[in-house]
Amino acid sequence: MSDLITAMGLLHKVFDEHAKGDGKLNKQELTKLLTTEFGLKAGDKDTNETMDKVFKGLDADESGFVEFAEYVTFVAAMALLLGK
Ligand SMILES: [Ca+2]
Repeated sequence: MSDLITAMGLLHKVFDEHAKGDGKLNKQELTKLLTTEFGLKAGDKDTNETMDKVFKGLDADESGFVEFAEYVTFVAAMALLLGK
């Protein structure tokens, strides 16, 4: 399997683990994903405010959930930021 196919599979795997079967992330699940995968610290006031902003920013269709397409957009943006 190519590296890219493997990466796409992992992208799905991480999302599905945090979405817990319903195919979308609520704010709590997104917070868990970001703290687990990006090492952000949960619980302090700054993090909570940041999470509110991140969640609103990602929930492009304002469904109240971050669906896979919205999550992929975020991961792509992070990949660009982290670069090389
Ligand atoms: Ca959404």
